[in-house]
Amino acid sequence: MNILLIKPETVGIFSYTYLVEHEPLEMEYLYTVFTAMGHHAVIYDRRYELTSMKKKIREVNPDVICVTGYITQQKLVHRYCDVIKAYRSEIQIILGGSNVEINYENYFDSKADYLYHLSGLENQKKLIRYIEQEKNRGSASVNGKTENSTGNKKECGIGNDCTTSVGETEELRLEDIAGICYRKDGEWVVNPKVVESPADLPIPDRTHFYKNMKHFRYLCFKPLALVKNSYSCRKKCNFCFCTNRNSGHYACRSVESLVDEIASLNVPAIHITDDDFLIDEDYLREFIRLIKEKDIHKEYLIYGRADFIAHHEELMKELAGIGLKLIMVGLEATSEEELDSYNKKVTVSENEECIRILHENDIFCAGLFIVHPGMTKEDFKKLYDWIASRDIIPTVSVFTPMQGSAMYKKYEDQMINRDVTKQDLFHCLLQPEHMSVRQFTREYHKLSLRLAFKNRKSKLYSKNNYFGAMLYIVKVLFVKLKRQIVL
Ligand code: B12
Ligand code: SF4
Repeated sequence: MNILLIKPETVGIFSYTYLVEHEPLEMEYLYTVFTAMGHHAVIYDRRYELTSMKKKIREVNPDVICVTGYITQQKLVHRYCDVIKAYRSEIQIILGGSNVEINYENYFDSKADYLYHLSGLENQKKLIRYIEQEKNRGSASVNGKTENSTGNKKECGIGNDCTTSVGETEELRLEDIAGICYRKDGEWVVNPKVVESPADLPIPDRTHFYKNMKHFRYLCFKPLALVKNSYSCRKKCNFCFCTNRNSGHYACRSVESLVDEIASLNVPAIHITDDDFLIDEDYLREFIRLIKEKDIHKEYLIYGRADFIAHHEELMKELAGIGLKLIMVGLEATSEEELDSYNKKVTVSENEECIRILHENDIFCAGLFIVHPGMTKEDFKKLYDWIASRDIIPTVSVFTPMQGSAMYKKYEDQMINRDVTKQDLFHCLLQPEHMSVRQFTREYHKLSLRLAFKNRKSKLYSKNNYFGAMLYIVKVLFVKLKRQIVL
């Protein structure tokens, strides 16, 4: 079959900058899996490919379109479905990705045919086989030879040389495919989830990555590759969406396969996307040993927790020695009370210790903070002083009860803005206690701008071309306008 893989354009503030942009790794995974199954897959990354949707569909002539997306792209994805179905209703649309995994009900009113609510891809293979089976039903079947939908003759059946493996010739039924939603008699059926492991993922084919490498960076780290090594997180911070993925079960790949993938990548910098890479001391020691043994020289960006860093000074030194350059660490707040309210299970002194250790080992501490509706103007000032007097490159988010996090149920009824495009962690969605929404937003912007100004000379921003960045904003505005008219 022909399968089109759509990575939607960025929505919100991130769309106006190219300074942080990652490869469409989820689409590269799907490409790898589908190609291995004998299908013709095409990645269509709308963040930098300006071809219109209809033109792309004409070019690829897809039987199936897979769309990924985050919560902020939910409305956009609905619009894609409308346009695709209006153009060619027989195309089968599958939606997946982090938001669909948890908030699949949000897409019940879309024109999608299937919703895929798992982290792994084993059941996705079955769904594609099911769609192909239905497409082929009734098509020529002579002497055990079936014509597949790409038009290539395929010998199918046990012992024959075809891309379908033993057991895959059995008739598939939708009710037997875990982790999908599909329509039956006009009603959505939700098949149960299964817990999966990223060990089942293939090593992604990076053809698309190498062709488009110039786009992918995290500030001064460029070109940059993404590597996915785990699902979910063992900790349970109550504002966190990620911890609920893979049905709340943490699972990671073997350290050997992680290092082999890193070794195979022809790039200077790697962003390991694990929600918390600093989980297990033995795992990390083996990681360091293998990186040294294979003589790999790259720079690493990871997410990690302050408590682990605070209690593993020696290990952090060794990680810095093999190229660890930046840790995105959720420092969140400056008081025990606030940290406890997030179920963070980290103390202020551990945060302080973490900042010291990272600074002494020349690792950027990309500290993540939260401003919450209980804050006064004075609290905003204090937060600025606290951050500005320490070695941190901060990102401050607004407290967001994101749909799918533990906090959501508690705050759902109090939300003053239900627009999902505003669930980007930069918008005030709850009524502030001591000021108006407008004042809160002003304080928040002031804080973020003051911190950005203070850190403007950081090495992290040294490769930023501000003139180019301004031109990019103009380009984005133009593209947005054009896409309002022709998607
Ligand atoms: C790296 C990252 C980014 C990168 C962009 C990465 C990229 N390539 O687009 C940057 C830094 C730019 C970014 C920005 C944002 N991000 Co972000 N990001 C991540 C992070 C840390 C890792 C994502 C990742 O590993 N991708 C790699 C791929 C391979 O993994 P995956 O997406 O999980 O895909 C797997 C499956 O879901 C499946 N799959 C994926 N898509 C599809 C589609 C189909 C059809 C099928 C069948 C399967 C399938 O295949 C993969 C196989 O395992 C996640 C955290 C997390 N744990 O997911 C947050 C996360 C995805 N981001 C999030 C958010 C909110 C944002 C922002 C909106 C706001 C913000 N302040 O960060 C912006 C918006 C950007 C936009 N595109 O509009 C949320 C999304 C929540 C939600 N409900 O959707 C997450 C979960 C973090 C969080 N805060 O909770 N992000
Ligand atoms: S915030 Fe970080 S440590 Fe806490 S549950 Fe989420 S991923 Fe884990």
